[in-house]
Amino acid sequence: MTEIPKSHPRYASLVARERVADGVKKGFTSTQGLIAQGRGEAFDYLLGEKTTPSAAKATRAAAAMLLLAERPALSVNGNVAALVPQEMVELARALGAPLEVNLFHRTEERVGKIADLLRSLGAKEVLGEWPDAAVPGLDHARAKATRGGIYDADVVLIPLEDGDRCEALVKMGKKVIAVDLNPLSRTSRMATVTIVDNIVRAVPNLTSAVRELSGLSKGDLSKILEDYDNNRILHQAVEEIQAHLEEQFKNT
Ligand code: PTJ
Repeated sequence: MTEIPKSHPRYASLVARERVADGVKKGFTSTQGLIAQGRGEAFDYLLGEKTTPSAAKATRAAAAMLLLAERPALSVNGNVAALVPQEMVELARALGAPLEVNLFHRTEERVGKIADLLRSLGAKEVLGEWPDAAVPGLDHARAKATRGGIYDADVVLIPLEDGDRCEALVKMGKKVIAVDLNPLSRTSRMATVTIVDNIVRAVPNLTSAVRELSGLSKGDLSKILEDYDNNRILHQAVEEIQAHLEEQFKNT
């Protein structure tokens, strides 16, 4: 990987770019993943490359939803494997939930490499190599699902997802938590809870929130969700982008 000096003003963004490029070289990430990362970077730039108040609120709601779940499952694709593999293993451990590899540009070789990577980082349960069910209404590889994992889950975390599967999972009656830097994407609009934040910040924040809220009663966790409105959160994210841009102009 290219050496990035810590003093560089765009250090975090450049490191993430290197990780995705490295993921492609190692065979975890699709070449299309590079384009997805570029799109994410652009939105992150507009957000000010920080966790906004709306993202923090959505993260807390997501943690409550995952803690209330009877069968949570966490989806992992090529970009997630490149950017936050250890962090996903830690989140899975905090929840006692399985990780399931699910790829849009599916090859069995890439699924196997990602599953091996997660296991090498300490993951207890990694699914996705032998799918035995299909999400109804999808005619691409993303339909592949595993019983005991995403197929049977009541709450699914889907970082960097396409809108079709998000919608299909919601149609199955599942609660879906998305992580997507684009507040306007179909995934963001279809999900039950959308964390508009970079996955490199969102996943560690989510694990901290899960640990912090894990002592709460079911009633208190439900209260966190009672007044949660995803549409309002997405509006707030757009307002935060606008405010950040106004701020930038003021400073020039
Ligand atoms: O590994 P595969 O084959 O499953 O493919 C994964 C990608 C991500 C290539 C595939 O799902 C894809 O093409 O996704 P899209 O449709 O480009 O959507 C990705 C969404 O994630 C976009 O809305 C991006 O803005 C957003 N995004 C990109 N990078 C990040 C991000 N959101 C959070 N954190 C990021 N680092």
